[in-house]
Amino acid sequence: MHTHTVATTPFDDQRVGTAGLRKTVAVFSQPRYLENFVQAVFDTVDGFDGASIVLGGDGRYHNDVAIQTILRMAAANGVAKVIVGQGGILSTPAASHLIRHFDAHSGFVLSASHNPAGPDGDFGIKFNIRGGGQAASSVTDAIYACSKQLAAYKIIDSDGVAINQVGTQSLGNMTVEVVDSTALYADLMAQQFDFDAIRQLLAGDFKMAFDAMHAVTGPYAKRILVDTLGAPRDAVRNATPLPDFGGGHPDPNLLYAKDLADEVINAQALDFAAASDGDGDRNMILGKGLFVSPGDSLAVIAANADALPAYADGIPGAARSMPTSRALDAVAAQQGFDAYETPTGWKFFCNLLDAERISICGEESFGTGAAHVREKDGLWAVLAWLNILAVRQQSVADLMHAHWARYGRHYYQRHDYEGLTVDQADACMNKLRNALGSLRGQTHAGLAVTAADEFAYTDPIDQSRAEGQGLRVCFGDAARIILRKSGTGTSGATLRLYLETFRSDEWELRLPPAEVLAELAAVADQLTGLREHTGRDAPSVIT
Ligand code: G16
Repeated sequence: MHTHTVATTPFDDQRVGTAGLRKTVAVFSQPRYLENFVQAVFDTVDGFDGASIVLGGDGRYHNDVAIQTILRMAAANGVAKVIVGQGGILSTPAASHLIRHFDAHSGFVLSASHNPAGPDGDFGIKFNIRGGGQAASSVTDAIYACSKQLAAYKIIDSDGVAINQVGTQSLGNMTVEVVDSTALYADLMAQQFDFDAIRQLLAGDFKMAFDAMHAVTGPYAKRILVDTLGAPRDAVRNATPLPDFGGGHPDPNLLYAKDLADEVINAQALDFAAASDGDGDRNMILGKGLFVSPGDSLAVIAANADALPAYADGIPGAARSMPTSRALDAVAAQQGFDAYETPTGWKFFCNLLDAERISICGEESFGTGAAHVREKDGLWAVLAWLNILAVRQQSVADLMHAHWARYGRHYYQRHDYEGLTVDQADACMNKLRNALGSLRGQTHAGLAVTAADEFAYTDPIDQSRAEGQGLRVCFGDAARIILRKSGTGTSGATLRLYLETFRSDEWELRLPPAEVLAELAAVADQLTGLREHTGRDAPSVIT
């Protein structure tokens, strides 16, 4: 097979965001666009020659085309073996697991997460390193620098590699091994949880549903929940991954999984329900009559980690991203484990996990996970909840109410303003940024500002520094307002406003979050000029 060195010219927009390079399918299907990025990775990162790598994606439109291109480029760049998920499909956590399981050099994960798919939708690529985590900013910055100078990429001729059957074949000098990733992932989950306890729970009159939203988790959920744990077949819904995700928006929240939420919260027809996103790393947890906010979900899992076999001896620490509610900190303070606060982006947890400083971590963006992989893991979170419910013999509502009674409640909302112009978003950011210096000591809505700054982080393991990670206004332990620009959008700008208020008096533990947070939202509007600068009366999405 012949290797071609194809002349190219650089694109100037291949800097990765919060989680990989995300663009529209139209951008990614331009000639040379994917090729340039992938070659920039091959040229920047050492050790591909003779290495094994992992490849797969969430099955969205363009996944199949991109996989064939990357296979041909890997063969041309001296890779010895590519481990591919059957049909080219791998959830993000399963890809991270395969990199660890095979001790692979790295992996390419094709996904734009929860963003809609199809010819008019989005596409994306993440580069994950040995150990299974996303490459650090120092690596992606170097890849970006390389992409801006790129003059050629390497690719071999091929009529296409068949990846629908498990097995091994050759592509030039390279081996392509197609694996059943659902089986390997199911084995990993069996090591993490008390499957017997969950099986017993599901064998009783406990009613549950898991919505895979026509995205990647369907096969994994069927294998584990139905085939292994005995849930009824119809408990896993929308289980066939479709290239356009059935035309939906596979973002597991109260807006995009509204039907499921109505069934559990309003109709109270199920004891437990959950959903996952496009690439299987996010999760939403619902109990009869109740939505579990992601920050609470993280705190509950950490508080009950001893119910999970993998953490029966306790956890050394746990971490949350800065905008995530401080419910986790309250648990850490009482239980005596370390709590870490990192910037938004799962990659910031990886050094802490590798150093075994933390075992559990999570984010407000419906992400929860643990030390078993180096990505957040939607199904892991669902199984963790089922395991805890089975061991504690409590309903979701009883568990939550007991948790709030013990640790207090961090009322929390995220308000997203999507589809803004960059100028509109910057105007709000600048208004708050310019005020930071004078806010301390001021009183707003009866609360004194104790700190106001732009979050920066020094990684405690490698001392790497991340600046400009969000603006925050703290009112002691009582409340926080945070504003930051999303790093995952593919056009314009999205502003995220995060609101948190702590209440601990018994009568204050079961109030509607919107009511509790209304006054803080008004303060935030005043400090950021959100309505004035965006012309919007309300956020696009509240989670
Ligand atoms: C990604 C990252 C998360 C981050 C989320 C939102 O999730 O992996 O760490 O919290 O984006 O980021 P932003 O607020 O910058 O849009 P996913 O599920 O989209 O890969």
